[in-house]
Amino acid sequence: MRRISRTPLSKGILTLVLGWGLVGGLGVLISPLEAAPHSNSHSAVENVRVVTVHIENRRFLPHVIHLRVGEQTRLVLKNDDVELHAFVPADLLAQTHVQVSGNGAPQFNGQGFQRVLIPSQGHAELTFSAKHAGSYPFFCDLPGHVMNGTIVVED
Ligand SMILES: [Cu+2]
Repeated sequence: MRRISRTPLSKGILTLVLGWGLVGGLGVLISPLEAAPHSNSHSAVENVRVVTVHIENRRFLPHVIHLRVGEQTRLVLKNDDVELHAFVPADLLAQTHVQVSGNGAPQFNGQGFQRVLIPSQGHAELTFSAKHAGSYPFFCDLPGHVMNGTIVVED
C-alpha cells in the first residue's frame, strides 16, 4: 500500500523536475537571443565595433557603454518607444567627425555633433572614433524625460 501511495508523489516530483528543466533549458536558449541586441559585436568586414542601445520606457538599455580610444565605433540607437527621444552625448563627440545615418534628425553646432532626434520606432547610427579616454554622460534632453547613461572610453 505504501509503494502505491508513493507513486503519484514521485511522479509529481519528476514532473516538477522536468518542468524546471524545461524552463531552465528555454532560459538558456532564449537569453542569448535576448541579450544580442544589447551586446557589443564586432564586424570583421568593416572592422567597426557595433554597439546597439535600445530606448525603451524612457530608458537607455544598456545605460553604460564601454568603448576604446581610437576604435571605429558604430553606435546604433533604436527607439522602441511610442514617443520621440533625443540622444545627446555631451562632450564625447565634440570636435570629432561623426557620420550619421538612419532616420533620425541630427543637429550640429560650432563644436560639431550636438544631438540626434529619433522618432518612435526609428533608429540613428553614429559612426565615429572616440578621441580621449574618460567617462562621458549622455542623455535625452526632451522636456520631462529623465533619461541618461554613461559612455566609458578606455585607453
Ligand atoms: Cu526622451
